[in-house]
Formats: sequence, C-alpha cells, structure tokens
Amino acid sequence: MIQTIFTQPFLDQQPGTSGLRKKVSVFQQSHYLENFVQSIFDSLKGFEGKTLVVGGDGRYYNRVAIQIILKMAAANGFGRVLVGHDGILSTPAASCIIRKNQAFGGIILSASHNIGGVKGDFGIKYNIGNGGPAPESVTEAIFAHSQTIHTYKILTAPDADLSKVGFSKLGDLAVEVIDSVNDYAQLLESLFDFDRIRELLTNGRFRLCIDSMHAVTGAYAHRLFEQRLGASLGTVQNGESLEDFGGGHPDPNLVYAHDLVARLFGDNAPDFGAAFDGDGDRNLILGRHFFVTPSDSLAVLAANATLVPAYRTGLAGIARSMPTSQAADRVAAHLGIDCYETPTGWKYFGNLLDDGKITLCGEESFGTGSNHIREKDGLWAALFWLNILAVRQQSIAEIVQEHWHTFGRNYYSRHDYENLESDRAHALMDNLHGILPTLKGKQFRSQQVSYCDDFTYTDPVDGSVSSHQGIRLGFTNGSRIIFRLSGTGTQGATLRVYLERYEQNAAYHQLDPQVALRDLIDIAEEVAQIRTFTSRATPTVVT
Ligand code: VG1
Ligand code: CO
Repeated sequence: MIQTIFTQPFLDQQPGTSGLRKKVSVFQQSHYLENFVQSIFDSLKGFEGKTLVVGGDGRYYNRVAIQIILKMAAANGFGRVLVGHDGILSTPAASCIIRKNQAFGGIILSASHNIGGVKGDFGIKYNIGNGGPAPESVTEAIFAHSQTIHTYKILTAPDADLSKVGFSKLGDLAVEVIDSVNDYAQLLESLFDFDRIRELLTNGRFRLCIDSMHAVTGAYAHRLFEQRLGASLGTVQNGESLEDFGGGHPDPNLVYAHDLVARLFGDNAPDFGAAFDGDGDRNLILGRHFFVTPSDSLAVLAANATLVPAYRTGLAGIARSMPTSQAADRVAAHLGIDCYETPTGWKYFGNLLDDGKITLCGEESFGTGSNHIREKDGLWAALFWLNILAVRQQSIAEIVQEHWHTFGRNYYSRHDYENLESDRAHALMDNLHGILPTLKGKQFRSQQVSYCDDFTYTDPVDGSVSSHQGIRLGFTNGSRIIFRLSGTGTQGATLRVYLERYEQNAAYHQLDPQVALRDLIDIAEEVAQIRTFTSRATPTVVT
C-alpha cells in the first residue's frame, strides 16, 4: 500500500560540494531522510516507469537508508531500481551503472572520506542520467523543495532482500540486485592494457601495495588486482569493508593513509602504492619513498595519456578545479589543447565531459578522472599509473622528476584548519573579502599581487554562473594562494588554504614543498590573519 505521510521541513537540507552530509544521528531523526528523498523526487520530472540506480559505500546506516529509498521509489512511480549487492556500489561504479543502463538517475549514499560508524557521518546525493552529480540548478531545486515539504510517499512492504543477486518486486517496482563489481571492472578492463599491466605485476620484481582503508573498494581491488591482474594475494590491505571503516578516517592522504605511507617510505618498500577513500572516487599514488601530489598526478597522466589504449588518439582537453595547481595547464599548452578551470566539486566537469571539450580532469583533493564515467575514479587512476609504468619501465620517482624537468615544477600544498568555530571562520573570510580591493599591486616579501578576486565560473556549455567559489590571490610570478571554506564537513567549519609556486629551474626541483612554499605560507598568514581569527597556530592537516 502506498502511504502519504505528513511531515515538516528540516531547514538544514542544503547540499554542499557533494550532496547532503550530516552526522548519522541527524539522518536518524524521523522523516529526515524521507524528506530529502521526496525533495529529490519532487525536483525531477518524467521518471515514471524509468530506472533508478541505488547504492552506497557500505557505511553505517547504508542498509536502513536503502530500504527507505526503495520503498519511496516504488511509491513515487519509478519502474525499476538497480541496486548493488548488499546495497554496495562505489561512487564510480554507480556512475558506470547509470550510464550503461541509461538510467534516469541514481542515488548514492556516502559521506566519502568522512569518518563512518554510529557516531560518524552519512550522506546522500543525486546523480543525473549522465552518471554525474546533479548540477547546481538541481541541488538548489532540491533544497527549495525541502524548505516547504509537508508530505512524502512511501510503500508499506517488507524489506527487499539485497543479499542475493537477482530480481524481485516491491509493489509495482522491479528490484534488480546486481553484482557490485562486474560492470565497472569490465569498463576499466576496456580502457587499459591489462596484459601489459599483468606482465608488470607478475614479473617477480615489481611489488605493489593497495590500501582500501576498510572502505568500499575492498571487493573491487581484490577482483581487479589479485584476480584479474595476477597480483599476489595480500596485495590489497585493509580490504574488508566495514561499516565504521575500522575506526579509521578513509581519506587517502599522507596523514590518514598512515599504514600505506609507512610501507612505501619504510625499508624494503614496494614500487607502487595506492589508497582510496570511503566511496572509492579518490586516490593516493605513492612510489618507493615518493609521494605524487594529486595536481602533478593529473599533469603526468595527461602528458602520458597516449600510452594508454583508451586515450591513444590524444586528449580533447583537460580541466582542473580552480585550487588545483597549474601543472596540468602546462601540459595542455604543450599539447595545444584547452585547459578549463572550474570551481571545486566534480559536478562542474559534467558539462565539459558531455560536450566533448575535455577527456581528463582532476582536483587537488586526490580526485582524478576521465570521460569514461562522470565521477572521479580512484581505481582508474591507479590502473592508469600502472599502465604508464608498464610501458615506460621506469619508477614513479623517475617519471615525475622527468616531468618536472620538461615542464617545471609547481610546488603545491594544502593546509586545512578543521573543526573551527563557524562564526570565526566566516569572519576570516569576510575580512578577506573586505580587504580584497586593497591588495592588487601590493608587495608581500618576494611576491607582488597581480590579481585578487572571489572566483566566479561561467559554464562554457550552458552559460550558468557560479560565484563565491574561493578567494584567489595571484602573484606576478604565477604563484597563488587560495582561501575557501569546505562544503563537505559536518561539524563547525574547515578553512582550506591552497599554496602554489612555480619553479622552472630543474636545479631547484628537489626542495621539500613546505620549504619551497615558506614565503607563501607566511604571506597567507599575514593577509588572512589565520592565527588571530582561528586561534590556531598550525593547520590540522597538511597535504
Ligand atoms: C572536498 C574537496 C573537493 C571534492 C569534494 C568531494 O570538498 O575539496 O575537491 O570534490 O570534497 O569529494 P570541500 O568543499 O570539502 O573542499 V568526495 O571524495 O568527499 O566526494
Ligand atoms: Co569520495
């Protein structure tokens, strides 16, 4: 029976950089999830009888949320849902499945790299038919609906059995439980030279280590690396997916991927290491005693793309988010292709990919991807690197250093100040806004300001405008400092300070980025008065 339930709006359901993310306890309030799901459906038109893809990263509350969503999809008139086995789909796999089945859209349950478990975070986002995150126009419509919602529709029925692959019915809704890995693994296999990668991984010399951080990629990594590519059993560590990610923070960076970092920087280290985040869209790439900065990773992949079967004929263009370093721009200039600068968040790449303007894109926040799907893709990035290594037969360090030699090096670092009092973080940003007009032409230490603004993006495909996307300070020598507040946190505010300096002379390429960026770090403090506003002497996370 379809029931119409009366409810009252929650006023805090505004999606952030990537969907709605809140503490599990917030989602557990009665009607909270239902209100948001109904607001999604109410913002869409023409889905009657169509297919919806549903899956999540397996964190706590995933199972409960999926049952609610299925019953609401049934009550609202969807014809079919494709749901991952046990409710599991990595974010890139969900994107792949939406595209492959020409679904109307998908609902992905994840708070990505945020901690999980009963006391952790939960999240939900809607992806459109191209497989990518809904554009701002859609997320704003969802938010608007959530402000006035007074009823939602749900089917009264027993839970669907998601423990077996196969077909069942919920009212008139066809429920198809699909293998979480198959289609996605097949897609990746069609892009890369698996024979060559297999040769590398089984030559008896090359050693790799994959860290799934007890998050969603466990099953995917076992299947791809150990079963399909012949890597030895045990290659994938922390491969068992857990609802609380084993108590860890599934964020693949130098701080939180400490197990992997210890191995790759320890004695007798492997040749290659990769880690992925909670929902499998981020990647960390390490060589023996070598960290590849995500911005450099995008640039190196672009420069070597023709070594990979899927990109053999070259790239249409490249895009990077605004705070991502300009290393990729240099490769684009060299290749004679366009490079686009978008706001932070994968949703802004969708139009460029759909329109064929770009082939590769990436963000400094450990996200890299291509036109094969419409989400960033952690395993894809690791396979891309392995394909390059298999062809070039050099180490990661050699490849990156050669890259710097050819293109120069963009020293880069991001300093995060997490869990600040929201008012103080906003006061810091307001103060920056206030002084923006006075900064142009000013000299700070070795650097002179050539421009300063609050970044506004006009989408070249549909002309939509997104403003207030971060404060940029650009210097005459190409260095940059960017300030913005995170849109994915669930507690207080997080200030992100992005620092970039270009160095062409190969003789200087071996500096520690924190040393190379010293002047800019000091200027950021001087301009934004971070200590005064936040009472913090140092960042919480440096990547
Ligand atoms: C962060 C990153 C951004 C990324 C977003 C979603 O957003 O900076 O680059 O697209 O997370 O990634 P913010 O607003 O906190 O800076 V994920 O893997 O959390 O879906
Ligand atoms: Co993620």
